[in-house]
Amino acid sequence: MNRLHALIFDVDGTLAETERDGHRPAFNAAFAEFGLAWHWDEKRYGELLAVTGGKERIRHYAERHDPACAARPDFAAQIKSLHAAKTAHYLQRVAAGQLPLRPGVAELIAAARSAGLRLAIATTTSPENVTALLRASLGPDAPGWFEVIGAGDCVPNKKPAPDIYRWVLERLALPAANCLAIEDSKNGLQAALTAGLRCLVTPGEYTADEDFNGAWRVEGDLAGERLEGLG
Ligand code: XBP
Ligand code: MG
Repeated sequence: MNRLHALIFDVDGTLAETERDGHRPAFNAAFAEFGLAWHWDEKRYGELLAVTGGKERIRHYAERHDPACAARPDFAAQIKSLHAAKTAHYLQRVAAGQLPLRPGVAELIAAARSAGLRLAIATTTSPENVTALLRASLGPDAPGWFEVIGAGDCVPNKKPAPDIYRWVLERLALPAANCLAIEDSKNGLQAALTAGLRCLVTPGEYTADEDFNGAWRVEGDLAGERLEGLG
């Protein structure tokens, strides 16, 4: 097996369960702020997670459930403002410490740092959400521990497209064979596999029933994960 040089972490669902009680209420708060009669309950949000990216998710929903709104000439601009408001609500929740890391995440990151492994992030969420979560959960210096943070709109196509992983690999200047991706979802797994990466999947509350065919390993969480076991 090729030597492991870097771990590339997904964020939402992998580092922390951010979706149900983080992103979802933040979307709903933004909808209310903009006077929209939209509300994403837990079940509907689970379905909407098939569409990665907050702006893409808003567009997908509006086109199906509020076509008059989606047809407005300023709809693209409205999505942008709505999403900026959503991000502000999400950041408040993160700063309030409402989104703890999943079991084993902090320990694995600490072990990887001590062993001299390189760390990176590959996520569809917005960059400010990533740094806020890392700071709130691991301390003010934590964003600096990650050599490359690939997030949000830095690539044109979000997961399950492989673009974000390719972007990160290029900046790490490492072949995929020397890296391990850590994901929670089928969309994330697909992105990692298409980029040629091995992928450890830790399914979460919204992804437990997904098909992880092709995963290198599937584990309930990262608690007890040892670097030696990662190759
Ligand atoms: C995560 C997402 C994100 C968040 C919302 O997918 O789909 O879009 O739900 O974040 P993954 P933004 O874990 O596969 O990267 O609103 O900032 O886009
Ligand atoms: Mg995820």
